[in-house]
Amino acid sequence: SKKERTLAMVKPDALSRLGDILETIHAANLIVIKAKMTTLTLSQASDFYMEHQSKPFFSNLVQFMSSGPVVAMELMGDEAIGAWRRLLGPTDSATARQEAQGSVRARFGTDGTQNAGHGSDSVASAAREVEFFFPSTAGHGPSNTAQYTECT
Ligand code: YYY
Ligand code: MG
Repeated sequence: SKKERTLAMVKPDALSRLGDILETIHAANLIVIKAKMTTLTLSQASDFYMEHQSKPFFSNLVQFMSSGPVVAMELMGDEAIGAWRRLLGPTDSATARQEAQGSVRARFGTDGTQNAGHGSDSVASAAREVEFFFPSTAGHGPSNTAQYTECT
């Protein structure tokens, strides 16, 4: 099967369950390549979710997403994009509790907005979302060996 990378995020409502979520990731044979804890501004949350800007829930969503720290992770593994979304479960936490017992959203989500985690939904969105949290701009970031040279 195909090795993929994806962007996983622990949302503000589930930050206290980060350890449980890491155990789930580990048990599924997904590897954490990069991780970052940050608190998104309203503007950053709006950029991240810009595909949903015309939706009625957009304002609530971006307010929630900027309400406290999140942990963003780049995961790698066999079919990581679909694997992580299956581990998350359905978008609505109540649906997840009915239809996907044991999923991250069933265990740690609250409702249809406060749903514990995010996962990229395609190769293209994974690329965009990994770049959003872990920019690869030349001259910056650990992917550039020049930075290690500068630090010696
Ligand atoms: O990819 P996924 O997170 O499962 O759902 P999306 O349809 O992409 O929606 C993104 C995000 O928006 C969702 O995780 C919660 C929020 N949301 C909402 O607040 N109310 C809805 N009716 C649908 C989605
Ligand atoms: Mg989505």
